[in-house]
Formats: sequence, C-alpha cells, structure tokens
Amino acid sequence: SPSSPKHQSTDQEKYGVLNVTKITENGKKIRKNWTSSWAVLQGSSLLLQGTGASWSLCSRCSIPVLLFSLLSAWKNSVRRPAVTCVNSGSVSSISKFGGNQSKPEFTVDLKGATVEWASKDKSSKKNVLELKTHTGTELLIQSDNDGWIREWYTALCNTTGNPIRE
Ligand code: I3S
Repeated sequence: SPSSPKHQSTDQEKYGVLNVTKITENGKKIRKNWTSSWAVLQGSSLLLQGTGASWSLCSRCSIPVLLFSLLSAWKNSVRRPAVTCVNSGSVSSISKFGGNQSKPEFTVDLKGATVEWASKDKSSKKNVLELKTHTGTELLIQSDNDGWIREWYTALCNTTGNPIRE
C-alpha cells in the first residue's frame, strides 16, 4: 500500500545528477560556485559529490568547460544509473557512488531543514530549489529538467516534512 514503510523509504531514496551551489555557510554568505554534483538522498542525509564539471569556470573558457561537462555527464550516465532506483533497498552506498573511487564531498543533514522554490533574486536559472539547514547552511539545487527537479523537490519535502507547493 502507498503508506507502507517500504513505499516511504523508496520515495525518499534517490540519486542522480543535480547542479548545486552553496550560498551561505554557517550563516555567512559565500560566493556561488555552481557544480554538477552526484546527489544521493538517503534517510535524512543528502550526500553531494562533484562530478568534475564546474560551471563556475565558464566565463573564462566556455567551450572547453562545456565539453568537459558533457563528457563527464555522459560518463556518469554510462557508469551510473541516472534514474531513481525503485529497488533501492538492494543497492549499496558504494555502487551509488560509482565504486570505491570516490567519497562523498559533503553531507547535508536534512533534519530540521527547509526546502522551497527559490525566489527569482536568488538565481537567474530556472528550476532552482533553496535548501536551508538547521546549522545555517543554504544551498541552491537546480536542474534544467523540469520533471527531474520536481521529483527531487517532492523527495526533499517528504524527507524534511516541508509542504509541497506548486
Ligand atoms: O547571484 P549572483 O552572484 O549574481 O550569481 C552569479 C555569479 O555567481 C556568477 O559568478 P561570478 O560572479 O563569479 O562571475 C555565476 O557565474 C552565475 O552563475 C551566478 O548566477 P546564477 O543566476 O546563475 O545563479
């Protein structure tokens, strides 16, 4: 049934590529650094690891950075499933992170966090979520893919207990 514990835990386990930047750390505003990240939502934690593609260098050398990003995204899609795992109970954290080659770059504690659609003044990008942790760290999370960002929004709202808004 939809309310069974298994259904809930599947809903709240999710992984794939998102664009992420911190904007505030421990209450202090920091410079944006949009990074294509491999994100894993597991229990009440969001684990984020850069895929090696950073949009922050685009202003200097847009073509090489763009090619590198596409290559990186392609490699990730080949090596790692880019969709939510409906059977996530059987997938270990190690395989979600693509073997033992890499460790999570940072973990966001979602307990007491708030999630909402970011206001226009936070970013010029579309589909931007604002995640604020209880420790005063603020992250922007973005994807150009409308369906994909909505899935993440729903999953993050379910995890944090925030209301789902249009
Ligand atoms: O909110 P901001 O500061 O206008 O964000 C933009 C800048 O961080 C910019 O970097 P530089 O100021 O280092 O050139 C980024 O390249 C942009 O992506 C940031 O804005 P968006 O609207 O994309 O979040």
